[in-house]
Amino acid sequence: QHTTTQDAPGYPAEYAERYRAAGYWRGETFGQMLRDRAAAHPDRTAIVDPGPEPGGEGRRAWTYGELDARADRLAAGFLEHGITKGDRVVLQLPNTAEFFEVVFALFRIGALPVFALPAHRESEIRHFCAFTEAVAYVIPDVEAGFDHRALASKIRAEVDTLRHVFVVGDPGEHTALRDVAREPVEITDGPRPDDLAFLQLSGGSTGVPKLIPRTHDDYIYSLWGSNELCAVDEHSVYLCALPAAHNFPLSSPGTLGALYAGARVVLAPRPSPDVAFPLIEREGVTITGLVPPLALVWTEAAAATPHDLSTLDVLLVGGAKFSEEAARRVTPALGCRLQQVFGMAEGLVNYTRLDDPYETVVTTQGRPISPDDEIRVVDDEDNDLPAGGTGHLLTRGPYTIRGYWRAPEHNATAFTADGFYRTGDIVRRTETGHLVVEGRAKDQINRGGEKVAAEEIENHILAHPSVHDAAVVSMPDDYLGERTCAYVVLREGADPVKSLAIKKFVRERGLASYKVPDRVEFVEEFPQTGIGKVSKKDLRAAIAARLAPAQ
Ligand code: J2J
Repeated sequence: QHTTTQDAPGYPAEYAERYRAAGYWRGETFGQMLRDRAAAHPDRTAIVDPGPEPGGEGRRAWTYGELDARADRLAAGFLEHGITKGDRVVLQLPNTAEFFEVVFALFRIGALPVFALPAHRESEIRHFCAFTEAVAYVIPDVEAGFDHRALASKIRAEVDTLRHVFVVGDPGEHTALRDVAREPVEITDGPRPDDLAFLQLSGGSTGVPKLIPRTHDDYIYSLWGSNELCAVDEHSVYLCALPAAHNFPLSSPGTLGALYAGARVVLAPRPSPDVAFPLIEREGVTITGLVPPLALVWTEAAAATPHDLSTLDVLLVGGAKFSEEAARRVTPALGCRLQQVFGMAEGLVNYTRLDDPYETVVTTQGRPISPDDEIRVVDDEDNDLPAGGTGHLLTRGPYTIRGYWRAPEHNATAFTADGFYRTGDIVRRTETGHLVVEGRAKDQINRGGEKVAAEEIENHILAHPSVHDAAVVSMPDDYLGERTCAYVVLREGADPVKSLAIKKFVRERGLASYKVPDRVEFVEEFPQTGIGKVSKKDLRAAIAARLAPAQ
């Protein structure tokens, strides 16, 4: 059976057969996985949610049995609300126990969570709801000072497929999630292992974020494959410090990997040391994952902390390039092992191995999970480079998508004809097969792990009446690695505009705040390449030179 659906190209039959025969695809679904764990060890703790102010009141711990039962009851309630297999549900929850209750309820039905991030705002949410024709949107009431209910009301008025808004907390004019649960019902037509499980978000380089269709089979492989390489087993305690919906803390090995292993997940409401360190001590955390800027903050804070971090065994760092210098500080400061991870929501995940030589761990971004992850390093014309050459990373394998969801035109260029995904990353492969990330070809800014698609921001700036043209590029930053700089050409005769006004304009269009340009530079015209395109390379060089300390 070819798993192609009308919405996304699936794995060709010969590959699906191969991945099954090799034992990568185990024929499991997430719904059944939780059922099995709950049957095997109902009383073991699955999720610890310390509440918004850890250490205070409000710690909740759900066992596997409870999580399973809650997922059943919520699934029954969702079904009663008319949510069925294949429906899309935009999910925007912070790191709370309800995140998992909702996700597993949807998995059981076969409805597809769309993993929005807490930072997303009107522009992104409208797109996710409208583009996926979502039937429901799940939100917290007020989070980080932002009232999600008001946004939901607005989106609901605009998107007619959106029939339900479920709120964790005070529902306002919407439906309280706590009122949805019903007596469990038997679900006979749940999803199959090769069906889609959810839509993950692409970091993207185009005008709007692309959606990534992942199947139960392929994603579950990435989980147990990660568990083996990160030594996650039933004794592990995984701290989810990054936003739970992001692919890294979800799957590398992440919360879902931990649940697959029968381990314990501890949710951190914020990733800062003042919240995370006491949690590590109190809950006996053994493993967690961080983006490079946070890893640096943790290593700096560790020296002065009164908290005992001795249970922490492995710190995964990825999402953006971790400099060798910073990597060398991790073990001395935190007393744990470092594991670099270079992954992507589209699939391929690379890890340094826990038994790799230390030099490999601090100087490379790891090697693929699977023996069947195919790696090509090519030049601009797709010719394979000789061993050790630096070029574009292309990949194909048992958990890498063959195309984005409902994006045939984009897929034609984002994938090769024979199904390799063009990652947009520039890498070099060492003799041991480890990858070193050397740069990026895609038009994206990696703001300390948060991805900003240049074109998306340019489109928003171009909507400003005084703006003639805009080009967004990265600029170097000590803390985040990169920040965004927007170069702007004003219209002839337009009133002068200040940087702040451009930033405010973008913010008011309802964008996640990490996408608001960090800096705006006004110029008369853009430098051009030989064929008359905007030379972003020259713009990047110009802003880098400007920021460099005077010699
Ligand atoms: C350099 N660049 C990196 C690294 C990701 C695990 C870890 C990370 C992600 C992730 C993920 C990098 N060094 N160590 O999904 O499961 C950049 C690359 C890559 C892009 C993917 C996971 N780790 N990157 O970051 O989908 O440019 O996934 O193509 O958000 O992040 O971004 P994203």
